[in-house]
Amino acid sequence: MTDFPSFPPGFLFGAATASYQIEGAVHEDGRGPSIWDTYSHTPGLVANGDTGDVACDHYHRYPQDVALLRELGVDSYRFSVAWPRIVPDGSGPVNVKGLDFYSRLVDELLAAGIEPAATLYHWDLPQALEDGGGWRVRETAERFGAYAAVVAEHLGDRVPRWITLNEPWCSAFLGYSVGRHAPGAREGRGALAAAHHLLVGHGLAVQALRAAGVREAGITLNLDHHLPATGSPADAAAVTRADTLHNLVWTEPILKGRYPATEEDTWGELITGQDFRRSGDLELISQPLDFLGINYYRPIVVADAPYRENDAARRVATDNRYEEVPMPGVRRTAMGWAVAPHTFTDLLVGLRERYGAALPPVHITENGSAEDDEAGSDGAVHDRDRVAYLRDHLTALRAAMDAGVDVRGYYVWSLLDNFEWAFGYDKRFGIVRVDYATQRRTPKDSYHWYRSMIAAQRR
Ligand code: GBH
Repeated sequence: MTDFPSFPPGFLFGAATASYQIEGAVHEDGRGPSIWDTYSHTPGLVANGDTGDVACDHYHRYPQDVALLRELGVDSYRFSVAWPRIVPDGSGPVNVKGLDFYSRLVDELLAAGIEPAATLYHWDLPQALEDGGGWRVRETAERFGAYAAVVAEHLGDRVPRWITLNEPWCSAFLGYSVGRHAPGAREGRGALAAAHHLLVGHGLAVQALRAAGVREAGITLNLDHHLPATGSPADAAAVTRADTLHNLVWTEPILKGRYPATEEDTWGELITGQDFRRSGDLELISQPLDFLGINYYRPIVVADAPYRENDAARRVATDNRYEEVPMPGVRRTAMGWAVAPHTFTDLLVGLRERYGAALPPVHITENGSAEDDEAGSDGAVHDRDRVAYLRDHLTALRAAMDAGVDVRGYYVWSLLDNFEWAFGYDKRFGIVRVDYATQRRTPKDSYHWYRSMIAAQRR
């Protein structure tokens, strides 16, 4: 094939996963319960009653999964550390057996010539901390800093790249406002407090990583690209509110050391007079980063709309006078997400224009698609839609780089089909198929395509 996009020498290719989505072994070696164990075991919250109890059994099968990565030819593998394996009750003693698992995984990766990239928090909060208030309270941020110090001390010399939080938007707003992620709360002020404490936790974790002398520290955000439904001023204002809720709430404090100027228009009285912000927080939150991780999947078209809840006292934090409308004329993935690769270019170029030199080098820490792929009669999985999605998004990424955005790496989501949160095992993002009944792994056509694409860079 000759139509592979071509990337500069040194550009990093990788694959990503997350602990609760693949590991299983939830009761093993002293792991404590997380909010996702509680959420997935609450009837009616996850599709088909699926849980992460077994998932891809990666906890036991990691050597085989590392072999798949080696065969794929990736430079780097992004995984996450399960906080409840390291500090099972959130604040008590450190569980050495939990650290040992990640130590074995890291050694296996290094032996295969693959650079580990570790995420400290991909949503599995120890349940004990949620019982004490979760991210609504500052103490959780302090516990996160202490946990980060332990992990960095043990693995910091072998893991060069560290991500403090994965998509804090999901933790704060899906977890405490929409209620579609653990812990399943629907709140106003609580979700805004959670967002702030996640930022504080990020700052404390960066300090811990610096103290341990790691090579690179950053954070991963799921930045969204919002388009107005029409050219009306009302829809333009709706885009600003959506941009504030999803993006500016993180990028302004982290990259500029300030809160979004548009926060009052976005949250009204919910944000005024809050008492969770302290002096010194913005300095902590805006410490320099070595990279910004961005997860990108799809564009979102928004239109102006009334509040869903008229009573301001009962309003949740994601009720911001706009609604999402379908993007016309494009293919949709199995998630129902619009496929419009040029919006990936636009997002990155827009970010560079907004932040200029304040934007650190970028790593795309997730990009991929869920498709209804079936195993063919030949045993192979011919996931042509996923191949097209990956090819077109890598091409769009290359275009952003040509336009001056400093992007250093790309991680496909995901190495394996896995537990897709509230969607359970229904939605498959893997470039390797997992047959959950047997735990058999079958590389899909997209795996072979990605492998050839990586190999083509090195010729
Ligand atoms: C990423 O989230 C995650 O980091 C990763 O763990 C996940 O598997 C991957 O993308 C694919 O989704 O309909 O209310 O339940 C991307 C952002 C947030 C998108 C949750 C799907 C579902 C919201 N995701 N969202 S809801």
